[in-house]
Amino acid sequence: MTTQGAKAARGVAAAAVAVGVAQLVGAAFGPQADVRTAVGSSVIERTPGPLKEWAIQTFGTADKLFLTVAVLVVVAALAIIAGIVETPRRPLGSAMIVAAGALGCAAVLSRPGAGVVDIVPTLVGAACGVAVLRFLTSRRFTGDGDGPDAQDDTQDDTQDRTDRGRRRSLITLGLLVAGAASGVAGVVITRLTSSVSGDRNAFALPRITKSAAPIPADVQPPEVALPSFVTANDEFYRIDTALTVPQVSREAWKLRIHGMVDREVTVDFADLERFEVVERVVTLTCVSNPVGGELISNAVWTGYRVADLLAEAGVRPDADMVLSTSVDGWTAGTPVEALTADDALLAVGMNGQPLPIEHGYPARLVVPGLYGYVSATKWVTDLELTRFDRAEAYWTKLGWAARGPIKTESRIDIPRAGQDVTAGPNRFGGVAWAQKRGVRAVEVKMDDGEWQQATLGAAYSNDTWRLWSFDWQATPGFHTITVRATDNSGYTQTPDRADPVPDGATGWHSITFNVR
Ligand SMILES: Nc1nc2c(c(=O)[nH]1)N[C@H]1C(S)=C(S)[C@@H](COP(=O)(O)O)O[C@H]1N2
Ligand SMILES: [Mo]
Repeated sequence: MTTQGAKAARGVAAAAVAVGVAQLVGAAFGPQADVRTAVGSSVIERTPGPLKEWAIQTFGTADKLFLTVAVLVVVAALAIIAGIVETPRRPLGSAMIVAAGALGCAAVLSRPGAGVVDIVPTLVGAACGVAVLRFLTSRRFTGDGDGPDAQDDTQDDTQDRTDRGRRRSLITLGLLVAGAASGVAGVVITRLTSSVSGDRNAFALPRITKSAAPIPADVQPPEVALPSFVTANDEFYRIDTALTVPQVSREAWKLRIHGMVDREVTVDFADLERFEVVERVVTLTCVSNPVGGELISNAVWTGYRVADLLAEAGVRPDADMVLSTSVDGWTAGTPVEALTADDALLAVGMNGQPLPIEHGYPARLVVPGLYGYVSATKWVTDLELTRFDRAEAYWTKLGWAARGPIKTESRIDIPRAGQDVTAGPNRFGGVAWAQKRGVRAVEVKMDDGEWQQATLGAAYSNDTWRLWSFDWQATPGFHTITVRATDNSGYTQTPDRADPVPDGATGWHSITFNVR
């Protein structure tokens, strides 16, 4: 007799071999053949907008880890079922592996840049998975049978049977471990062979023709632990749908400009040399940033004016949208006038370094004043001039607004929620932003008191956030601090709470803390 547990283990071993072999064979084909990424991306694409929004808000930058864990749990559950339902006569579990393999192939084929050969690793993996499950379920292996020998037990037979049982468990476990190990090896080899970090390290940023104004020291309020005015590259928030970071070398990169243009243009990385190199300080913000959230950062960007590139193609007057596409198929729809303005960049540098790979190496868009989902395409390879009434970008299809100007907002960084504050003088602070308009004032309210003016760090430009501080004599007990910003158009942040969907959160940030 085989226990349910042993049957389940067969299924899990078969699944481990199927996935592991697919990963290992996939290493010879490249990232576009990676069935794990393809399935994950298809899951992301088919996840309803509100659920994605929930995942981003709940897990933030760990949303991809959450997806990986969720997919693993589903695969394991299906594998257990496959192991239990498989019998020598009725290969139902094998049929499940075949079906999963077919779905995997479909997922791979749906990825941009994948061809028919790229399903080979998935096919080989599924075939190995079926072979393992058939073998582990076979009478020859299990010894389960209706022959007279099985029943006919003498003393040694009992001993024999435990030995055989142990050997079977070891073989099942061995296959499981081998499957997992080949999977890990496949992932590591694929990463090493496709990584463009060498290409990035060898890239010396082009000489800047037009530098950004220097950043004065007094943008940073003294004696309060606020975020740095310029966010370090490794602290810059990251949001994208890419499960494995696209690896695009400078050699392979191309940007095609087409659609409603006078002449289609394709530039490669070397062609960029003929354009002026400009530097700009721009604060990026994610539309998914909840009130008080961390999905906002500021950097010094080096790159080329998108306007200069568009001018070579000649934008037709009836085009009102640029649909930009990344190498992994993600899209953003940006108003033409935002990209023909002087300040929109095709950025290649971030804080004096080549773009980090996860921030779009070798080139991305940076457009002041617009949320990232409608403007900041990383690994950008295609600009199509079109119209808002003809084309819809990735997040807009999922229920987000077609246009996404950044809203005036402010955040308290100090004190943190739940932080213990000591009685006496304290300096609090945070950030405020209203890209394109600029922050004119920040006000703070302690408990139910009057609004009071916060002290502002120097304004760098309307396209960058502004840091603020506020001095307060703390008295023991629980207190609440609330903040609101006013921009240079005269607009003061509304207290009305709005969700990030469809076009960005609103409301005042407030923090409750305890003074001892
Ligand atoms: N290729 C690609 N580019 C993308 C995205 C994406 O999912 N894929 N996400 C956008 C969103 S929603 C935001 S907020 C910004 C974030 O840029 P960052 O990760 O460099 O901070 O990138 C934008 N560019
Ligand atoms: Mo975003």
